[in-house]
Amino acid sequence: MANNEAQLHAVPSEEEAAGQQRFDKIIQEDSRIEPRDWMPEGYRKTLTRQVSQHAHSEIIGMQPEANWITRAPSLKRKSILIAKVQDEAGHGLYLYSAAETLGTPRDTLNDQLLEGKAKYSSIFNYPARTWADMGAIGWLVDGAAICNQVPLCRTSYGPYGRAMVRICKEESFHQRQGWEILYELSHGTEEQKQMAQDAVNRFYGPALQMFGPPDADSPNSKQSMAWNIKRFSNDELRQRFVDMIVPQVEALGLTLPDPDLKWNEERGHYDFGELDWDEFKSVIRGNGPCNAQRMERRIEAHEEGAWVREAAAVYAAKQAQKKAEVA
Ligand code: FAQ
Repeated sequence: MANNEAQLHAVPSEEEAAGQQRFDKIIQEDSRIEPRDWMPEGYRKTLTRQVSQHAHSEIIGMQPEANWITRAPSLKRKSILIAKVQDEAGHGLYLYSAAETLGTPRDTLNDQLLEGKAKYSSIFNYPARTWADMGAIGWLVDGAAICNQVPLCRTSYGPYGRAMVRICKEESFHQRQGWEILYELSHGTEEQKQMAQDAVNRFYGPALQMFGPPDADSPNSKQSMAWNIKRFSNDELRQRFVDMIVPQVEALGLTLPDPDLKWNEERGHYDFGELDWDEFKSVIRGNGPCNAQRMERRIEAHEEGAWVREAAAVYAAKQAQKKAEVA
């Protein structure tokens, strides 16, 4: 692969200039870059970073909810939750496939995660303490994911954009199942309503942080927007999400834990309070409540799956041998 990568990247300079020109034209026309097209190294690198981090988030993101599969309150809830967690695994697979088209093999991407060199979304380092957390994750976390990811369906890199279309459709279902859990709890007993409120209180701030640091502290945004990878800035999407969830929380009969939240007539948006960015940085550095547990579980699952990878490799070798014999 190293050779292939070197071949892929070693473009003669005349070709490189023509490639750059073609790339610029495609971006300017708001069209799509495909895997075989020439692309600047920085574009390849930042996309590999973003798409692989996104894939890792989907895979690690299975853990908080998987924790509740055996404790779901009914058979119906259990099957819905199993389906949702399986969907997240599927999203991880589409995204690793999209990332691979940029030239880095999946094993390498996976090693980066297991060795703690790659990031995944901060939100998945928080514990899922009660059944109501399944509702808050669906409504707030998947809701934030949709808000962030719908514009990514129009991202400039073809394989990423196409993967996002299907992912967003499934995320919409996820958000509705979270909403429904919260709605039932908030219209149940006083204790159930309290449980729903407590879950919303704990997930609100971390869900808003999923959009990334404020624009002024976001080193990648400017270039990613110039390349049409990102269509909106972190703060724009965060604002869009807040504007969306305020009427929804009212319909749930719950509240958002922010005393500064109020409609701003002049701006035509809700104002909201400053988020705890020190906590965000600390979680990203590995010091969130569940970082160690999440990585431990991922490494364990990877090791437990070794026999599957070995069997698949032996099967592939046998198939290749058969094909060669026939040829
Ligand atoms: N957590 O310069 P920016 C899901 C990092 S949804 C951790 O603003 P960028 C669905 C960032 O990587 C969750 N790290 O970066 C689901 C960068 O670090 P680097 C996943 C964060 O890329 C639901 C540094 O901070 N969604 O999984 C976070 O322009 C339920 C500076 O930041 C996506 O990945 C964070 N929250 O913008 C699954 C969406 N925010 O690499 C299961 C696609 C920032 O320079 C259950 N990604 N960082 O060392 C994106 O849209 C972008 O990458 C952003 C960050 C918006 C996340």
